[in-house]
Amino acid sequence: MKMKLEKNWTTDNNGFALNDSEVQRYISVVPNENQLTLQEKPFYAFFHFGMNTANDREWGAGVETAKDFDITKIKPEQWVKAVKDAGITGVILTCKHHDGFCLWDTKYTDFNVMNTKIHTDIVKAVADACYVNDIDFGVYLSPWDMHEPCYATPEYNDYFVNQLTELLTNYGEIFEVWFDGAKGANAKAFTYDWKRYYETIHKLQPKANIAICGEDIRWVGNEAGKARKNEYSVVPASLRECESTEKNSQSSEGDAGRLQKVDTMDEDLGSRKVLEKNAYLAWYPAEVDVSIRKGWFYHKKDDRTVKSVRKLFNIYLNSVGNNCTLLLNIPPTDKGVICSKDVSRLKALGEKIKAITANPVIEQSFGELKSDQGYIEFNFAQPTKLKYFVAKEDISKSQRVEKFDLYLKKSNGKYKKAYAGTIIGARRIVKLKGTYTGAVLVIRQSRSTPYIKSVGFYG
Ligand code: FUL
Repeated sequence: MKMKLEKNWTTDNNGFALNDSEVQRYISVVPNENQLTLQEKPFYAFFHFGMNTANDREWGAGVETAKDFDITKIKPEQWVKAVKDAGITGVILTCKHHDGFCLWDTKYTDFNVMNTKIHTDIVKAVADACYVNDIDFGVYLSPWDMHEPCYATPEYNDYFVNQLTELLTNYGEIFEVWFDGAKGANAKAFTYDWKRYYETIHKLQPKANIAICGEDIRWVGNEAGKARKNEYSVVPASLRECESTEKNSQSSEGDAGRLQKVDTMDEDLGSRKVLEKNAYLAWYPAEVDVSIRKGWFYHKKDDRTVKSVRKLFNIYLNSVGNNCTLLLNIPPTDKGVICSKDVSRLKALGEKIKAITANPVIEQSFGELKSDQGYIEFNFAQPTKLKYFVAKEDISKSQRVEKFDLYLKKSNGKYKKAYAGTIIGARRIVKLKGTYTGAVLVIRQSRSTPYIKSVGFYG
C-alpha cells in the first residue's frame, strides 16, 4: 500500500488516550442478550389498528363504546405477508392504544373486541399469522388510558399488570414490549409502577426487549424517521428514566406534526464529552419509529401520503445502516387489509434492501484489531463497480469506533477518499459509486482497540 496512513488509531488515536480509565469505563458497558438479538433483526413493523381505525381518528376521545368498533373482518395473513416482503422480521401490534379499547379477549374490561361484531381475538389472529410466517410478535400497550375508570388510581397499576399478564401469557413468545410515553396534556397526573411492569415482563417473557418507556430500547426522539449523525448505544443511564421520554412525547391528538420535525432532539447523547460528565452509563440503543403514511392509523385521506420507495429506503439506510433499529408503521385499513399501495411499496423496498448485499465483492470477518494495525486493506480480483460498503462492530465488546475513513483504489493505483465516517456500531451502510480495484478502511479514532465483526463491499 503506497499511501501515507500515519494518522490512524495506532499512532495518535486522533489525540485521545487509547486506553485510559475513562475509556475502560465506556467500553465496560455492553448489551444484554436480548439487545444483541434485536440488533441481528433490526427491521420490524408496527401495526396501528383498533378503535381509531374504525373512527378515522388518531387518538379518539375516551368516550367511545365497543359498538363504535364496526370493523367486521380482518386479514392478518395479508398484513404479515406484506411486511415480510419488505424483509421485516417482527411485528408489534397496538393491542391497546390511548383510547383504552382492547384488541384481545381480556377478563378485565368489557371494552374489548369480543363485544363487537367481529367477535374475534385480534391479538391472537395476528400472533398466529406471525407464528405461521416465522415472524416475531410484539405488543404495544398504552400506559395512558383515557377510557378506563380506574385510571390514575392505585388500582390502575393492578389493571395494567393484569392486562400485561394476559398478553404475555396467551400469545406465544413476545420479542418486544412497547410502552408509549404519550399522554394528553390535560390527563390526570399518575405515577406508573414501572418497576412492577418490568418485573412482570422479565418473569413472563425473559426474552422481550422493553422499548421507549423501557430499559432496553431508546426512542430516537422524533417520528420523522431521522436518526442523529452519531447514534451511540452507550449513553447516560438517566436517559432510561421514563419521565424525560414522557415529556418529549406527543401530548395531544393534533401534536404529531411537532414530532415530524427533528429539532426536538438533543444531538449529542454519547460522545466522550457527554459521557465524562455522567457517572452512570447504560447500553441503550436507538429505535427509529416512523409511519409509512402521515398518520399512525389508517385514513383514506392519507392514501396520497404513502412514502416513496426512495424515501423509505433512505430511512432504512439512515436507521438500520446507522446503528439503530427501524420500526416502520403500516396501518391496516377499516376493511381489515393493508392497502395495495402500501403493499407494493413494501415489496419494492424489500427488493432494494436485498440488493444491498446481493453481489458481494469481498466479505470478511475480523475480531480485535492488533495494536499496530491502524487500517484494513482489501484487494479485489478485478476492477469492480461498487455500490455498498457494510461494516459491523462486534458490539458484544461495546461500541468503540468513533471515526473512520474509507479509501477506494482506482485502476491507476491511486486512492481516493470516498467516505469520512464517524461511528460504526452494530451496522454502518455506506452507498458507493464507481469502479475500483481495492479499498482501505482506516480507523482514526477508537475507544481502545476496535473489534470489527465484518466488513463487506458489494457491487
Ligand atoms: C405516539 C402516540 O401518541 C401515537 O398515536 C403513536 O402510537 C406513536 C407510535 O406514539 O406517542
